[in-house]
Amino acid sequence: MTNTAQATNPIPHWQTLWLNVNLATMTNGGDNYGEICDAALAISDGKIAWLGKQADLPSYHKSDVEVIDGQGRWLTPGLIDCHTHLVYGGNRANEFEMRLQGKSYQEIAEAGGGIVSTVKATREASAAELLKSALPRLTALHQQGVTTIEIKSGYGLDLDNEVKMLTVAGELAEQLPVTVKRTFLGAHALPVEYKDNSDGYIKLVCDEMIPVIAEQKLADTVDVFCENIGFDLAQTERVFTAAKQHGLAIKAHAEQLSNLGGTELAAKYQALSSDHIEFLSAAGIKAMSAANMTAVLLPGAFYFLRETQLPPVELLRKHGVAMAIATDANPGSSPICSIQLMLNMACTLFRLTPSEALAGVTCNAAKALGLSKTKGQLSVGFDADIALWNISQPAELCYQFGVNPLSALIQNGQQVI
Ligand code: DI6
Ligand code: FE
Repeated sequence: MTNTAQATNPIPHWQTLWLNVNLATMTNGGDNYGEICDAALAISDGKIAWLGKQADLPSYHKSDVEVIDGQGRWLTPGLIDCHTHLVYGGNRANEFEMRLQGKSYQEIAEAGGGIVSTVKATREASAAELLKSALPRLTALHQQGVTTIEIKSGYGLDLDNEVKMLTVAGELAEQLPVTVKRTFLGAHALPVEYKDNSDGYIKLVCDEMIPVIAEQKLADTVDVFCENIGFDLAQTERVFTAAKQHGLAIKAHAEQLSNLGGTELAAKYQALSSDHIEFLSAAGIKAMSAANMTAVLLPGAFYFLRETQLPPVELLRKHGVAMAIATDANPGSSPICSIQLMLNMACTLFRLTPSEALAGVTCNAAKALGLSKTKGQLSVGFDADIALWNISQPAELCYQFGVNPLSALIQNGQQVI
């Protein structure tokens, strides 16, 4: 090699080199998993430094690199759970029993149960108690390959308790090697002290909570439950406006139980995503497509509420709307902390292909969080958040449920499992 060639193309120093692996890179929107078989992948400074066919491996400094034989296993991006309510007090097993006796989720909410009962338990819990109860839930997700999670507030519904929830969500990232992205969901339900004064509560959210959350950098995104049992379009718009004024991104819980048009409104405000969307109309889908929003599908809530209205997957596909999949882990509508079960349910309940389902918890989940330039793909320069799976083809991640095929997990280039 000439000196000039060396100067323009120096021999790289890598920290870790995986040999004898197959890659589901999840590039190009995850089409056919972005598969590269008989591959190698190198990590340097917490980033992916090289990947490709092992036969094309360039020369590298052999002295300081840890070489790992992947034994023909599969590497995927670390999984991303892009919609959770992981921090909360108490649980709602009693309401589960009520629903089994015939009461609906809406009826329970209207009778003062539902989200409001979790608000009471969350307000009563100390930060330490909230942390202690959320930790096993995060551990369960982490052990299934999750390296990034979004956690929403929304069970405090006053400034102090919303701040408490978001602070706990931040502390979880110090307890486990998981990246936590925080979303402020003050407009989740009406707290009892604002009964019959929902506009007054929205004023509190916009004028007092959002400025503090933004100033203290407790969240970078604002979410609203736009629904008959949540907040109407005018109220949702006020929250979006306040969020934008404070430089925060937005997303919406919309079209979960009825079609209010929250998704079109979210599109008007360049939201990152609209989530649930079982009742989304064709106009809503076109608006999402035009605004390059991500559709976050939540099969756990669909299953647990025994919903029968399917999200409009075929139309979302037709309009090229990226689909993400998440647990929605929460005490009322999806008390489920298994991203692997979501992969299975996305296919069995929503008829996604396994490749689409895996895209839903990698590249498209990153897009739903505004992280698509750094996470959710195996690509050079991306964060080295990587899962190693003991499988012989990627569809196994969706097909079998209950046996955990994770054999290693890397976050920021460090092996953490
Ligand atoms: N939709 C949901 O599925 C969760 N929040 C929301 O707006 C449910 C939250 C709960 O029931 O506690
Ligand atoms: Fe939710």
